[in-house]
Amino acid sequence: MKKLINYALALVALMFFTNCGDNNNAKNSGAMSASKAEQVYVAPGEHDEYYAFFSGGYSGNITVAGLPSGRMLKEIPVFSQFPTSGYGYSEETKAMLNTSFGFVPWGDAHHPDISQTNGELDGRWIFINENNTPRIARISLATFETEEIIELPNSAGNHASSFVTENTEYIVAGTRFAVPNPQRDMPISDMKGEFKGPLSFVSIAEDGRMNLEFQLNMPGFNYDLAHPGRNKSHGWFFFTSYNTEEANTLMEVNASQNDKDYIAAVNWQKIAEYVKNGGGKKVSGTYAHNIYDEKTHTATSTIKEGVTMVDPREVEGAVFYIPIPKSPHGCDVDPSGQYIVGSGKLSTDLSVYDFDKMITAIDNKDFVDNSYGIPVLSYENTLAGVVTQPGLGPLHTEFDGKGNAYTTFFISSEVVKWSLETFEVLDRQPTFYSVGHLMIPGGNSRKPFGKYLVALNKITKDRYLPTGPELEHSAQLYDISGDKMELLSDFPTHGEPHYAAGIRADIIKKKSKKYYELSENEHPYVAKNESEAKVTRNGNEVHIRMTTIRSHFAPDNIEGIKVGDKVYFHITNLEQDFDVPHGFSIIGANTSEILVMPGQTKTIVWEPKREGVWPFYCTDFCSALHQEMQGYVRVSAKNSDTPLKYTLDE
Ligand code: K7E
Ligand code: CUA
Repeated sequence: MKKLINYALALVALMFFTNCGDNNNAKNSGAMSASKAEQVYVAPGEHDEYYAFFSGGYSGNITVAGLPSGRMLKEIPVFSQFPTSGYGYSEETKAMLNTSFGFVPWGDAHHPDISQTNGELDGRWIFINENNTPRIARISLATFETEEIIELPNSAGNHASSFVTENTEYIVAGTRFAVPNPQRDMPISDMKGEFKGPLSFVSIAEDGRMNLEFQLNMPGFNYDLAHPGRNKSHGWFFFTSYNTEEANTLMEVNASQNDKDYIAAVNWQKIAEYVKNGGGKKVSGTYAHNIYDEKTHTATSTIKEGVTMVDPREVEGAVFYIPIPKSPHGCDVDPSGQYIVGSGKLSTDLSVYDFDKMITAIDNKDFVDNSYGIPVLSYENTLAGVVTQPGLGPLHTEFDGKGNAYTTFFISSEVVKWSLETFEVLDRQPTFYSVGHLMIPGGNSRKPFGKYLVALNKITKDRYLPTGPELEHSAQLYDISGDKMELLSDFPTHGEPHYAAGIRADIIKKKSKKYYELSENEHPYVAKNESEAKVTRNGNEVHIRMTTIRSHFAPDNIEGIKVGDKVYFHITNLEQDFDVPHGFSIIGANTSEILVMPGQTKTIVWEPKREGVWPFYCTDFCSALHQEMQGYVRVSAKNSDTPLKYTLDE
């Protein structure tokens, strides 16, 4: 009998191994894979059920995909120049990438988050943080254009961002790297106690306008991730921190010494009130605030000076530390606002904290310690429970709104579903491979949609055809509507999608802008019809107001331009129809093309260096006569007297 059991076990093990090595075939064959294919199949002409906004990581942008198909719909330029549309190259949009360090053409984007009303996704805007040059961007979900970018002074590595409170009152930004505050020349090894970890709180006005309200001058730990309280814990923000050791070198060893690091619990409402009543100190801090105006189709950048800095010890009952095992990464709050899940990267268990217990502990002044004057609550007395040994290397947790949580495990490459009631593991599914974040549409709100889960994997390896040494990261879609998660499909993403935000398509779809009203165009160089098209010279500066309509430019013949001129092509697209952009490019321009949407005006600068007759053309195949959409500029010698002349069909 025993032998038989052993034999059976060996057989099971063998089957397990063969399945693992052959994950593309054995399990997914036949009727089962056909039904999975149906679940992700969106028939030609049909629309996806969800939008998914993937952070581009080191691409600096956002990519938009549909779910369940995984089809990529668009790339939205945010922190990086984007020659496809001219973002960051056109005269109108260069200012979007201005910072206190000057023009920065690139960014590292991590966490998109969609605006909320009453804790539910409202589809007005999506926000995303930039890690390297600390910034937050706001993107309109009507136009899918970046409308505003605010820089965060006194900060370094804005990672714990850009998460919004449940009525989009505030957005936060952290400091992933403790730094001197204010910045100054000092020995690195003197870091301990000298560096700081300022947390920034940016308010959002009704029209979306961002304002840096205050910064909280926290001790110099590394603040990694954050989530706002919601429902009953609305008014609080929770930040994980690591490197409470305050090590400045060989961090992988030296920042992993302490048994526990901290979650910082911040009552932002209390601090906002304190600041409103004159609390905090004005300190220095230079930052850029860039705003894109949809009427003028132009961005402006304002350099601002000064910020209100709040010492957390000065606001009683507003800031606490909760101990959390081993270098935590994610910090997530469940839809009810009751539970705060901390993921200690090096811990084998998952600590879940109870908001009510936290409040009781605060009320009872049940403190076990203090860190730089900030009270430290007791681990045991704030703990709701522990998910024991769910996997290796927990990173992030999302929720389905049906009482379940889903946590990713980087080292053991899996998503684990567990119960918020019993803290018991209910299901686990492998990911391919090494999953970072996961995303359930609305999983970050009071009302998750709870149908799909997307795993955002860091390592791709053999999942797709090889494309040289660099592979796009892989996302995986799971159906989570049943008791067990079911892997439906793989699809590639772009850049490094650390995180994503998903929303039911119909919330956005109906509000999506089709074109810009020409009558509302207030660009200073607009030409609203062909008779307004003209060329004017002011010294060596030439401004060309040019229009486009299928299938010509007006004017399309220009003479009297000279070597050494600075020529501004202000192109207005006269079309008033959905999906008819025209592009513009000219030989010798040291910039990208511009892609001009219907009703919009965009500008590129051309500095002709050689005499001749130089063609320009439309870059977007706009009609059957797109190839005819072209023109010429005659360039004469610097001191020539060729008269300025511009025509269309003489
Ligand atoms: Cu990649 Cu949220 Cu920046 Cu985790 S972060 S994985
Ligand atoms: Cu306009 Cu092609």
